[in-house]
This record gives sequence, structure tokens and C-alpha cells, in this order.
Amino acid sequence: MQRREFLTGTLAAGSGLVLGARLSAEPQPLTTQGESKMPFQQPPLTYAKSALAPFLSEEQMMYHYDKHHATYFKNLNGLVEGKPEAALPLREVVAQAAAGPVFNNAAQAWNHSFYWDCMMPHGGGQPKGDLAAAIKRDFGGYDDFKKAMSELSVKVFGSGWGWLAADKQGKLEIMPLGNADTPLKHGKEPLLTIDVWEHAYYVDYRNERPRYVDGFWNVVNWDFAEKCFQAAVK
Ligand code: MN3
Repeated sequence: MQRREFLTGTLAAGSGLVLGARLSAEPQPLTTQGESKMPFQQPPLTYAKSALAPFLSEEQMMYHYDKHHATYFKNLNGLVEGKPEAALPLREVVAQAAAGPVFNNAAQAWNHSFYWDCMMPHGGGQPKGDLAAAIKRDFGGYDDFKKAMSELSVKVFGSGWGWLAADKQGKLEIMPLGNADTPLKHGKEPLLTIDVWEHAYYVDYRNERPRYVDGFWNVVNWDFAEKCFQAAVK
């Protein structure tokens, strides 16, 4: 154990809330493995919870990020403590886990972090660059793509996600998936996602999933999707 890590652990154990809040953002290599990823940390949002209004209210974001998303991390950390998964990056846990509670919580932790990145204040507009060309090639054009992705996301039965994904050749696919399922489980690279669990929109839209999905396009972060596309075909 490194001296700095030891001090971190000592402080974290005895420092109470003020220091704990700061230190919790640091790695906690308090196991003999040194490389442990435990505990998995919910990434901070890159924008204020009020910044996506009027698409999503601060109250909607507060419930979704602080309650639902945070709980998946809390559950996951409890499930993998002392297990081999605790040493893996979150994405690897998602890729390797069999169906069950570890997969459900790891995937929901990862999916939501990805979802936050798919949105930005003053987002929207149309994709540019290579992704725009691929959308034109595979869907006929942006309007056709948007219509198809919206319809398939709205039609997810029960809880789930509407995904845009790419294979290693850059071929695009819209994947409506149930519950915690993700393109990572299907050998595809996620480029964009719309959370269509009711908890994602019920504060602001009640039962009106189509209106929520329609609003998503006003905040969509195409720069992020383009980065994911470049990584997928690299
Ligand atoms: Mn959600």
C-alpha cells in the first residue's frame, strides 16, 4: 500500500461528511489488489441539473440522477464487494456479467452515464461529419433516421432504451432494447441512447413518452455521438 493511499483511507474513515464528500471522488485502493475499481463512482454531470430545461426540469433530473442512477451504483458496489468483478472497469463488468443483479445494476450504471453524455444544453441540430454520412447511407437521411429512432424508442414495451449503435465496419443500427440491455451485449458500439424507463420522464411528461422522445432531439449531443462513432470504427 502506498503511503498516500494509506493516508487517504485513514482520512476517509475518520473525517466525517465534509472530507468524505471530497475524498469519495478519489480511487480507494484499500484492498491488497491495488488495482481495484471499487467502489464504482457515479460520474458527475457535466452540466447543471437545470441546464436541460425545458426538455427536462431540475426536479426530473434530480430524481433521475440523484435517486435512480445513484442507486444502481450503490447496489452494484454492494453486489461486487470482494468479488473478481470489483477489479474490472465498469464497462467490462457489463460486457462479462451473466443475466442477473450484477448485470442489471452495472448496465444501468453505465447506460445512464452514457445517456447524460448524449445530451447537452443548447444541443440539437443535425449530425455532422462521418456520422451524418453514415446516417444518410443507412437510413436515407436525417429525417428518416430521427423518425425511425423516435418510433422504435416510443414502442419499447415497458422499461428500456432506444439505442443507435454501430458495428466495427460502421454500419448503423437502431436497437430498441428492454430493461438494462445495451448494444455492448450484442457486439455493437453505442452511439446514442434515449432512456425510455418511465422514471426518465414521468415527473415532466407523466405518461406521454412520445412527447418526451420528441423533445430529446432538442438537446441531443451530436458531437458526442460522432466521437463514439469514430471510436467504433477505429
Ligand atoms: Mn433511467
